[in-house]
Amino acid sequence: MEMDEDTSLTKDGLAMDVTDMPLQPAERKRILPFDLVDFRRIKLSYRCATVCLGLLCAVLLVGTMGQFIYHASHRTSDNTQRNRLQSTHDALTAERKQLEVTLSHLTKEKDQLQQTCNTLNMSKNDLQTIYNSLENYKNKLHSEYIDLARGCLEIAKEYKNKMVKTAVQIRSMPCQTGWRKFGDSCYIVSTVKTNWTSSREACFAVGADLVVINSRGEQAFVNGLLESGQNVWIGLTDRLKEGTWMWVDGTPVTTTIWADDQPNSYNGNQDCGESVQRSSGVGDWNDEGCSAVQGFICEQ
Ligand SMILES: [Ca+2]
Ligand SMILES: [Ca+2]
Ligand SMILES: [Ca+2]
Repeated sequence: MEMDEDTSLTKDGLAMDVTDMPLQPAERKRILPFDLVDFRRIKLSYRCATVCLGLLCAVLLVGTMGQFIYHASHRTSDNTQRNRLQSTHDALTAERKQLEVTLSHLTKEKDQLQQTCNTLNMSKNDLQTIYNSLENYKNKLHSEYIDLARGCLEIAKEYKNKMVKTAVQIRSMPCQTGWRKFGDSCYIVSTVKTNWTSSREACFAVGADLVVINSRGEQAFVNGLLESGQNVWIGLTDRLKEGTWMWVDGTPVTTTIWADDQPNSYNGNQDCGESVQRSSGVGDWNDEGCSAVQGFICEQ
């Protein structure tokens, strides 16, 4: 058994404090070379120092733990803040990348728009050039039109003069043998009888057509060529449109000399015109069936 300095073994082997041993003063003085009172004072001081040291250790332990908790809590807070800042940084980085992508797209669109604008400007310039060319061509055509119009007027004036001269010459020319003259035309009454269509073909054969009566004077002349009560085909028909009478030269009927109650389209089949000789007056017209066989008058 380990023992303190101020302990000693008894006879039965038990340890005991030497200061508590029942010793005689001389014996005690031989065993304990120093004063017992000083020894106890030193022992008490030693214990006080031990207690103080323990308290100091406890204070240090508490302080250390406090600092650990403080730093731990601050470290946790720092980590949280760092994580928050990291998240914010990551979000800002992602947003920056997105903005860079958007900027790239906008830059491409801007380049494309610029290219389109350049193309349109080129097209506009080309169109302006074409427009200027067309404007010049239009002015040139207008000038040529004015010159042509003046030329046409001159030609028309010359043509009219020639026509008048020709008409005078024709009017002064005599008709062929057997033909009768009235105004600028020559007339002949057929000696044969046939239907309206064949009558017209017969006139064609001699360079004429069925007579076209344009005035009462001409009608009176025709009436004077006929025998008493004779009826002859003239160039009048409503074959193209029932009720609308036209001359064979395509002119409308402006002077009408229809007999009373004519044209009556008797039996719904009278589409050709004839002139009936009257002893008084200028004669008159009647609508007749085109297949009727009778004489005719040609005019050239
Ligand atoms: Ca005539
Ligand atoms: Ca008719
Ligand atoms: Ca009739």
